Amino acid sequence: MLSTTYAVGELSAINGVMGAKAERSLVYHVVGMPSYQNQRVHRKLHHTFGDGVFGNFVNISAQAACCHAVIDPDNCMIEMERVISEARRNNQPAYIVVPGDYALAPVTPTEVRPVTLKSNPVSLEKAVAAIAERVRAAKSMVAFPAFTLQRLRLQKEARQAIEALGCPFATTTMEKCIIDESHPQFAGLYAGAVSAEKTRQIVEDAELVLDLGGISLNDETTAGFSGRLDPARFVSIGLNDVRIGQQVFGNVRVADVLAALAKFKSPAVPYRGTPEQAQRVNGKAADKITMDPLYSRYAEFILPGDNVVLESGSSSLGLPPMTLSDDVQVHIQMLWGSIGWATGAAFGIAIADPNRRTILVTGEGSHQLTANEIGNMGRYGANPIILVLNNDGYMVERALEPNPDWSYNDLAKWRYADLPHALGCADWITARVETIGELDAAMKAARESKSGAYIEVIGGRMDMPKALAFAHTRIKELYGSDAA
Ligand SMILES: Cc1ncc(C[n+]2csc(CCOP(=O)(O)OP(=O)(O)O)c2C)c(N)n1
Ligand SMILES: [Mg+2]
Repeated sequence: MLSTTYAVGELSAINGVMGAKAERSLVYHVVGMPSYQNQRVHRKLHHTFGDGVFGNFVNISAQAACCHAVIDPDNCMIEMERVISEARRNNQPAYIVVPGDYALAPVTPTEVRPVTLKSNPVSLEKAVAAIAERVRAAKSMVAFPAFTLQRLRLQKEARQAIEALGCPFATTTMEKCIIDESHPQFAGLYAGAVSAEKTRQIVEDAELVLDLGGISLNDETTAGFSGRLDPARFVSIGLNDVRIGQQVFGNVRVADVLAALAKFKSPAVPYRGTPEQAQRVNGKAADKITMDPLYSRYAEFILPGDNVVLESGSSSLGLPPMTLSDDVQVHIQMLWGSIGWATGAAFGIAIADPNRRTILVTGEGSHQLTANEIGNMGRYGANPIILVLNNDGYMVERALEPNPDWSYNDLAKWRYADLPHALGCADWITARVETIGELDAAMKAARESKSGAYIEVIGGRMDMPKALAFAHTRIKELYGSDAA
């Protein structure tokens, strides 16, 4: 539930709400608008253009949602049932606006029945039969459990379906750790040409690619479209339909399809394999901090029961190739990719899920956009561990431009490690570390502390993870031209 002030508040929030739309998160965005009385007589009011028009921002916010309603006492019951079921069906935001004078007005009683999101049984049966036929005919198959299943909390159901099918499964970065990476059917992280070779073969040579929930093969998840995945081989199970080539089965829910697949009796011997692990690099205590030992350490540091929030930039490229412990939940905004997201998200996740430790991994440039949320973390007693890589600017951007020294990739030089105390987190552990030894000591103290912890990690200005170095060679594919 998100509640913002008319116009000025909702417009500030809209980037985040659009992110939720892109990444399929359900948000009810509720806004109180000027009273019906004032609207009717076109009063000149603050938070408007002074033109007596009140729908300008409704149109804008509605674009960030999958459905919206302007509520009045007469339509309230019908409209609320509609937007709630539509938002749940799509798992995307709903935008609801209520004129101030109606907020406490009694609603007009109306006969409505809550919508249940059931599959059409005939369509479901046909879809499952068509999938089964393709599965039986395929000599090789790989499954991709999609990020949407994490949003719908269907990870267990996805795992059961994959176990019944017996095939290997891979994930893109958007699904990092959606099923434990120690699972014997896990074939590794697929990221186009930067995948481990064995993972790439399993995925790209599979006769059938079973997309469970609608994966997003975008420029970011495929290292600049560097993969070779033939769409004709896909069986795509979306949230509300199944698509096999030109055949579409509408009005079926992914949960029902997963439940049907979990009953599948595969004649084949289940796949068993261990994906190649990204090499762990140790480094010496006195060494300056470089990317290989840094992400190796982060991978060791992350424990079962942690929630890990990864910011766009070197964090979302550096950590995912490392194998992580079981029972780790990774949160990442790979498709929308609005920097600053992760610091705010870490606050929300830490509050929503206080029984797990929240670990934020962010670059300092992204962090500058939303660092004020640290104050809220302290205010509400959250105890995250925040790992901020300070590499003197927007390194990702430097890496993807012909001239790494453009001044717009430079930043104000904050004293990051001082932020928690300045923002009211008096009992937090803070450190600024330049060597591997200092990093190790700070991480140990962070893990042991009951309060929040904040570590500023000093990195090299152009020291980048491997996937970024590769992206640097694919500027044309990423941007559609030679010019970056
Ligand atoms: C709101 C927004 N503005 C700009 C961008 C483009 N962008 C992507 S990554 C990035 C820089 C990230 O820098 P930092 O957080 O310091 O990470 P680094 O790569 O340096 O480790 C920028 C500007 C974006 N994704 N979102
Ligand atoms: Mg940076």
